[in-house]
Amino acid sequence: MKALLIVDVQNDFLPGGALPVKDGDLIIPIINKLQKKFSFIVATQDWHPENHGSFAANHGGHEIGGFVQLNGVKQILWPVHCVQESQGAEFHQDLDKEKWIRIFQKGTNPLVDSYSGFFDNNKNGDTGLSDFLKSEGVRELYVCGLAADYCVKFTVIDGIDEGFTTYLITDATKAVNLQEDDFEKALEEMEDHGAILLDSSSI
Ligand code: VGL
Ligand code: ZN
Repeated sequence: MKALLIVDVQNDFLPGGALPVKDGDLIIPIINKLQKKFSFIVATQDWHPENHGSFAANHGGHEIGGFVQLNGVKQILWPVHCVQESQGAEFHQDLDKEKWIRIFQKGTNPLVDSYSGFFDNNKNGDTGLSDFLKSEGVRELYVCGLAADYCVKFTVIDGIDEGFTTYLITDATKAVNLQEDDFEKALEEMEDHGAILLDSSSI
């Protein structure tokens, strides 16, 4: 069975949010249209406590975009975003949610970031997504959402490593693009890892 996995389409990652992805809102109608083609849909939600170690504000003197060592792992510093229970952590109001079977929250441990919807960046924490999909008989994963160069990329890579045939829907994702070519690089990395890239029109 195939599943649609919608990654982090939350207010803070959309124009006007704390960590906005340029034109991120343009993928919402595409994702809503895609949802009509799937009976099995799950979503991920970046869901940080206020004291999360990925926030520059929690490392006095360090700037956004700078790096720290977080629990022995190199961590890029982000603006405060997707704080639990905040409006910025909510899914965009125009995104259809009626058919979602389950939401998997990530980034809840203040000591480690979690880009992938499956595991924390140090691979210790497990959201339960993989076991859930497997127990429901899912074999093919179609991934879309934000951001292509972070959470989408790491979700796709873990999906492949977990044994799912993993598709990236290239017109239903956008990159936050800290560097100008991050989108192209992310696509290449995913493809090199075994992802199948396709356009929503071919689904
Ligand atoms: C994300 C940076 C920090 C994402 C989440 O959803 O791509 N990026 N937290
Ligand atoms: Zn985050």
